[in-house]
Amino acid sequence: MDLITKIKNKQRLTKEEANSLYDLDLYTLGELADDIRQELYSKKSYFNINRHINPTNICADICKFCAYSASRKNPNQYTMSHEEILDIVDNSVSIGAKEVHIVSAHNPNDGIEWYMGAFRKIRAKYPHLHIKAMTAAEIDFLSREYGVSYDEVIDMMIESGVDSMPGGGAEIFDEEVREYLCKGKVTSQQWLDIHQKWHERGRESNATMLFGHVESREHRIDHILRLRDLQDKTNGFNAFIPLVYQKENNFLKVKDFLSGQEILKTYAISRILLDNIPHIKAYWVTSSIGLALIAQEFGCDDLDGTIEKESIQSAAGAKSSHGMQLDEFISLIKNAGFTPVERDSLYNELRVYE
Ligand code: V47
Repeated sequence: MDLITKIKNKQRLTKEEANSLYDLDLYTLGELADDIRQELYSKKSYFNINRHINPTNICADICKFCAYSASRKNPNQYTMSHEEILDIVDNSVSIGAKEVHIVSAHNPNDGIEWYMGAFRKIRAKYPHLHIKAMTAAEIDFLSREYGVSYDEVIDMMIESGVDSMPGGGAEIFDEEVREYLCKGKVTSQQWLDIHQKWHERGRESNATMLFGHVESREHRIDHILRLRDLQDKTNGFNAFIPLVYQKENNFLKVKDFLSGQEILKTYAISRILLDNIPHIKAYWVTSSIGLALIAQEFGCDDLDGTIEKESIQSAAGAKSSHGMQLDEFISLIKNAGFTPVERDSLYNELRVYE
């Protein structure tokens, strides 16, 4: 049976078949991915009203692609106090945020309590606010730095009020590329093990993939299939988020930004291969909003959210430092021919903008 028939019949592709997907032209891939997306969600496109908070940029690890952490390219170190974090949360809740997405660098100066205490204070003040926090890379860092197990860190997160885990720190799973990009950080298997442990506690998380730097197409396919394998076991991933590499102000020498075609192909292939992860997110911060809107026709059903402020990718050149206005976001999605649906962090529908 040929590849296209197999996809249309909803049969799983082998790794070898998956590796030949990039040989299909963009429109064929788009049509196949769009059929899957339309069957699941019709013309609905999900977003949430959220606020990204990055409480410190002091980092014990060195990732070549990172422009956010303090380094000789970015000498402005900062660490927020709990009061500063709470002030941001107060302000975001007052303008409608339903989720805070809290991701920090790996700061060796302030102890586990600095991380957990912030979550506890937010939880005490806002019992219903969704706290999405702590990448598997942060959990691994705390475990290494303070000699506590992954299970212990995860249990502390749950006791402190964390609801779900973001998908950061996955980068690219291929061990050789990973060693070159971010030697010493959480390994691929550890990243997967941490998410497995989180899922085994009945909790949900996301998964990312950083692409468009030094990896090959085969590395992307390998990454996606490792996620598919874990999801078969745990069913805890909500969304897969391919993050387009931003090339400014970091230590990785990549001259060219990926073409729009290659980005759209990667979104479409993700939708086709990940038959067990419900949502594919076109994170507008890294793809640009223009391409994210087109990605809705290439398998993506989620555009993340209004974000309000973003520090990680904007440090590397993305045009996202001030987030997006809600009314603008809604009209952009509508003008592209889709129905904006405000969701909560676990994809329950809150409001449909017909
Ligand atoms: O893991 C760092 C990436 C990630 C660059 O779970 C870069 O809903 C592009 O994980 N170019 C953190 N990307 C952000 C993240 C995320 C974002 C949105 C939603 C969710 C979610 C998770 O940012 C890191 C890293 O892969 N990153 N540097 C860069 N130069």
